[in-house]
Amino acid sequence: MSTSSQPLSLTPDDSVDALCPDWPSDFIERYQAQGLWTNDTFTSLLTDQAQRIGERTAVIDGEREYSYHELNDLALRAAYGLTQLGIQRGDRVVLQLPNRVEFIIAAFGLFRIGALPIYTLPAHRRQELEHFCRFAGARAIITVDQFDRFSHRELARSVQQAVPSVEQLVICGDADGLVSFDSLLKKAPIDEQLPTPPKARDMAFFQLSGGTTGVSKLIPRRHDSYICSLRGSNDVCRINEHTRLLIALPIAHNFPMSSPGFLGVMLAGGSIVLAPSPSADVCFELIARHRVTMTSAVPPLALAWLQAAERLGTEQLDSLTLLQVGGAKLVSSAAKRIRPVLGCQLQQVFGMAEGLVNYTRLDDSEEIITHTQGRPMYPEADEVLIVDRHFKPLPAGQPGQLITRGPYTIRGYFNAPEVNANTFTSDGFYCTGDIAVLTENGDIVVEGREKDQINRGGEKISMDEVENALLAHPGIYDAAVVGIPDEYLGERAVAFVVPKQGETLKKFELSKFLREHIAAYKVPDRFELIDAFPQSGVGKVSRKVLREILKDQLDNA
Ligand code: AMP
Ligand code: DBH
Repeated sequence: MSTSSQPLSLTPDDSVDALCPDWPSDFIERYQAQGLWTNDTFTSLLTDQAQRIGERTAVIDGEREYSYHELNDLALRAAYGLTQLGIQRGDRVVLQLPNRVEFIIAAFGLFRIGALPIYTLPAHRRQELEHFCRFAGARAIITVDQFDRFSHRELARSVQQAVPSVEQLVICGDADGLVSFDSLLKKAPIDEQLPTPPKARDMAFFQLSGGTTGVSKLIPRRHDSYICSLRGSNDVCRINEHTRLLIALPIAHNFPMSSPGFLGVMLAGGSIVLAPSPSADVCFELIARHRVTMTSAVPPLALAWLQAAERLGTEQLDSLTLLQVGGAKLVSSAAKRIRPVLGCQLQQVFGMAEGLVNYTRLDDSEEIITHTQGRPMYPEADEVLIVDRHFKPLPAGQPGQLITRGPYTIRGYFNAPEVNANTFTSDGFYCTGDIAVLTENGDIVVEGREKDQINRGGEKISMDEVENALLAHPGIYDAAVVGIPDEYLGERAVAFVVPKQGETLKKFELSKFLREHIAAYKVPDRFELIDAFPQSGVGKVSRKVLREILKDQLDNA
């Protein structure tokens, strides 16, 4: 049922370079000549900071505090330890870690070798992890013993059994006989013991897309273009050495990573505070204790903090000057409450792991900040068009699909020619599937979506993927997933399930079944058991039409 091409599995020794679409040479030359792309890499970024401001605090993780010098030293140790495990330049390594310093150490260790992390979320489960490992031919998984009462160590073990490419498992915390992350950090290597450092045009890592056609796609990101997005973000958000950023969202997500995220803050020499949970109780306390100046949230989290402020007060938020909200549309009524209630400025962020990030500016009017999703970080270099069905550009005021091209927006997903042919125009624009309108002032207002995806409070769900996961249940004949409006999350998912003849299905069992295979945020909030799907006069209807009909049924029920 999925329309994506069949995943081809790779071995760890296969090179992925040719499978990561790059910009055409005239664009490469242009972005370099404009100074948008430089020779910097993540490795040079960290070594530069270690030399320049080595003693300053880079990261705070609970009671642990690391200077730039210490972080650089640990990254080099990790690089050496990983090479001793057989990890080499170009190898793919699935990284599944919660908000702890080991995420940063592992990522920078891998960058130093030229190995490519795949940033999965702690919420991902067996089906997702297996897919990423197989599809990219990952040689290793780096994960945590357990998080949120779930054993990631056992998950990694079971994925390794299923996917032959996975030669190594590395565990933060109790390794239970496997390789512990700490054991990799024993030796401080000299330069000759490590491979040559990466170059700016090299691939750096893979981000994940929310996915529309079945599983998440891998987003290939290179040093030069990603660092370009950090620089632009730092300018817009006025990041400097005094910035203290709280990471409350999952650190692997593109937003807290790069908009400007912890990488932007590292580039500016500021400090990062890692929150083990996004809850207001935990985060307000951390903000007070470490004099945090800014943080980022998805809309439901911002709403939860607004509510918590009534209970906890806002004295603890004294140092906080900026709250960024993005990932899904923030309704203007909530946007208007941020400053009066939390006492800090709001910045709306409309971004995507594929590239383009739009920000409201710090000196924009209250009207723009509360009613728009901002404008591109590089107004000159980011090409943004609102187009009709025939890809004809529309004037300001008319809603259409937003398509974009620019120095940090990818030209294609990893190893996905068919999907790329449908998602990128022949001249390289990424078709976001978002319906937006440009104001006369050039600000973007997101109005909706035409892609087959549910945005559940910033967490993207591919209907295809959940339907496929349901179809693996032995008692299910067919399934369709639809998104319905929700006051708190923006949208939530409802699954319509047709049992096989003679089967009796229990809703809670379906939910449990899905949780064993896919991330909990993708599990529908509600299940509706029905005898058959509606048919049209001419026969079977398309999934899209079917979902519309089912949604109408709910609306009219
Ligand atoms: P992904 O491509 O999975 O990284 O998700 C990016 C998508 O999230 C965008 O294409 C939008 O659909 C949605 N999104 C992100 N930020 C916002 C926002 N501030 N308002 C509305 N939608 C957003
Ligand atoms: O939703 C997103 O993917 C997102 C939102 C805000 C993003 O990738 C970003 C900023 O960089």
